[in-house]
Amino acid sequence: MVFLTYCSYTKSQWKILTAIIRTDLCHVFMSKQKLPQNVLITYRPLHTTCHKTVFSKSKALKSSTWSQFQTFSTEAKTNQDVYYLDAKDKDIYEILSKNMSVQNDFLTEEEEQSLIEEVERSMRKLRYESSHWDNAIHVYRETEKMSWNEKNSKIIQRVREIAFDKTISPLAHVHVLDIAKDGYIKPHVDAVRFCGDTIAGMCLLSSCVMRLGLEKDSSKFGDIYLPRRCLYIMKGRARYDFTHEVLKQEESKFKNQTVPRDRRISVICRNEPNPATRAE
Ligand SMILES: O=C(O)CCC(=O)C(=O)O
Repeated sequence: MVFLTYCSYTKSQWKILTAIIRTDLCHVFMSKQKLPQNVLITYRPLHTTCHKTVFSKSKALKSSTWSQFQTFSTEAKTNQDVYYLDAKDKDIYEILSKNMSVQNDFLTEEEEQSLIEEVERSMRKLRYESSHWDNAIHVYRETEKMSWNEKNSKIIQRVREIAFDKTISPLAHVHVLDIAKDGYIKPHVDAVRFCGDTIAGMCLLSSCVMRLGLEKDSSKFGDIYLPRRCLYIMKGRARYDFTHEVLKQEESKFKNQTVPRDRRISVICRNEPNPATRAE
């Protein structure tokens, strides 16, 4: 199953659609060379909760329509050029390209602003701490939010629908982490007791580089470019076998290019732990 974001520049209100394409032909879409036949598309307009389904034949969709789809797959990618991933080791590249996905411009500027306003209200009394209780996070403040205004609830719902397997419930609280410009997150693996196999984070205010290092051999790692307003989904082996960290300002480089760091807020949805791992 492939998730796509369709951007329409027409005057219609359907500005951004999240589409779920049920087909194995994802690489055909990506290369845009040939239109797939008989594709079942379920899509949801941004500001509604209802899904619509269309069954299309290739002739019904012009190639220009398909070219407006930005691919976003939560499944294995066969394509060797995953633009947001940089890993020298071939096996690491393979694992991370299958288990870590990034959707650029998941949020519109307006949605980003709406989330910022609400989380800032929730954190207004919190001061930046220099170090986290387990020493993983530096110069930060954080909170957990259960309730959101109507507009932001829809965004959270959109993340949960895209990121989580329907059989596992999302955690009711959403983690909001605000790190200052000189803040950073050291390598760690999220506790398996408290959250499940998928971590989905929206990045507000600043782009950054997230490094995923093999827990058993930290010399093997991959860097992930997380642009402002993106959504990342870390799951399976990327979540369990790799540490993740957010690089500090001085080290914030992706493919040798500096990624300027500023204050960054992440809004992170997680799912329930698997009962088998909860017991560990
Ligand atoms: O800020 C992020 O996107 C990741 C946060 C993180 O590493 C954590 O909360 O465990």
